[in-house]
Amino acid sequence: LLSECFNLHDFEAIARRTMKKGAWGYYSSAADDEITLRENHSAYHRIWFRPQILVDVANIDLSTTMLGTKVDAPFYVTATALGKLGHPEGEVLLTRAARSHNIIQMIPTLASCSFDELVDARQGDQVQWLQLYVNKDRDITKRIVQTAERRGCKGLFITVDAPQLGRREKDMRLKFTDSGSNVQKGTKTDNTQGAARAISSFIDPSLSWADIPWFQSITKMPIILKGVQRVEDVLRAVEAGVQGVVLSNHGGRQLDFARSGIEILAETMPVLRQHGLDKKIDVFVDGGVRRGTDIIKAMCLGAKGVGIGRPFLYAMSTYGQAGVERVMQLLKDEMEMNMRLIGCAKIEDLHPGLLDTRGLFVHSNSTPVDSLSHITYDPLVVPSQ
Ligand code: HOC
Repeated sequence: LLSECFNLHDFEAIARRTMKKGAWGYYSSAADDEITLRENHSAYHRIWFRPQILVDVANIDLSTTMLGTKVDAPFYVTATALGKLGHPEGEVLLTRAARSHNIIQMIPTLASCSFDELVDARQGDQVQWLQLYVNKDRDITKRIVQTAERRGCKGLFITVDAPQLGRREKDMRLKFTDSGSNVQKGTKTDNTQGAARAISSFIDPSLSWADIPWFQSITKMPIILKGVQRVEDVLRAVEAGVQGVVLSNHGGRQLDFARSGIEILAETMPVLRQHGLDKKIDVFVDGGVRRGTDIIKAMCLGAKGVGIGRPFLYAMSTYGQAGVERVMQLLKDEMEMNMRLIGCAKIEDLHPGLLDTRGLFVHSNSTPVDSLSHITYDPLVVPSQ
């Protein structure tokens, strides 16, 4: 039963047992030995809290502002491709769930639903961003960006960590065939090498810093580089005049042995502060977030928001929109309780002093005990779909 899913790991365990194997293979796979996939999550285990006491925590306020939008919690639905692999209705369910929790959805270039469907599903003053894979044909890219702006998207997140597809062996082995996706028209697909390869051949590997002014000339949306992995590039992004970066390694799906977003965040924010640049650029982070405490840690370190991908896909694939909403609620509940326990009533009051990060930069190859490839919850509850 949905009400018996007590945390995000439960959804993953059920998804693994019940999803079609090609879909599970595509969503869950990561590059090479999946070391970065696991590190994304375990890095959070190397950060501890230093709670402060005797603070009035009767009322906890999780609301915050991301790129000018007031949201009810500091996490957003990040872009993930091929939603219809998991559920016949696809990403539109994420749009509706995001609405009900007043959080932002990032629309993926490679969504199964069409861009129009996802924008049309928006309600009231709901806010969406666009995630962009840059097409070799820049006219197509320009059209996508300008359509997004015209249709009300409030941020352009350009993916910069994928000049070539990472090698996801689970996905390749399961030889998924790409039916029902909304891949860019006119693109030839190769369905024999897994889902990711089938849909990615249009992406331009020549994308470089020199292209940023062109993007700035074709849109007024804030531009955010998604997939930044070192502080030097954050500084370069400030210089280039973009509004933000997402510290991300693409959920471990691209370069194996890329460091976790949370570690890069801990490296980045002190340097930005030291140079007085922390107000000049908004820093987001994603990858491996499974607990409210993970989100709190990222916000303490100075993130403006935290992206979550796979957990929403697993919840959508097993329980549809209700599952996604439950995941969002669980995260909010975990955040509220743990904010109280560390002695902080508001997101803006979170600060690095609430954390002990001494162990963060000390890497070990231990596997997280709670989840990912090592879940042993028994007996498993079979979802009623
Ligand atoms: C080189 C292109 O984000 C995934 C999706 C699609 C990847 C395209 C990468 O599977 O991670």
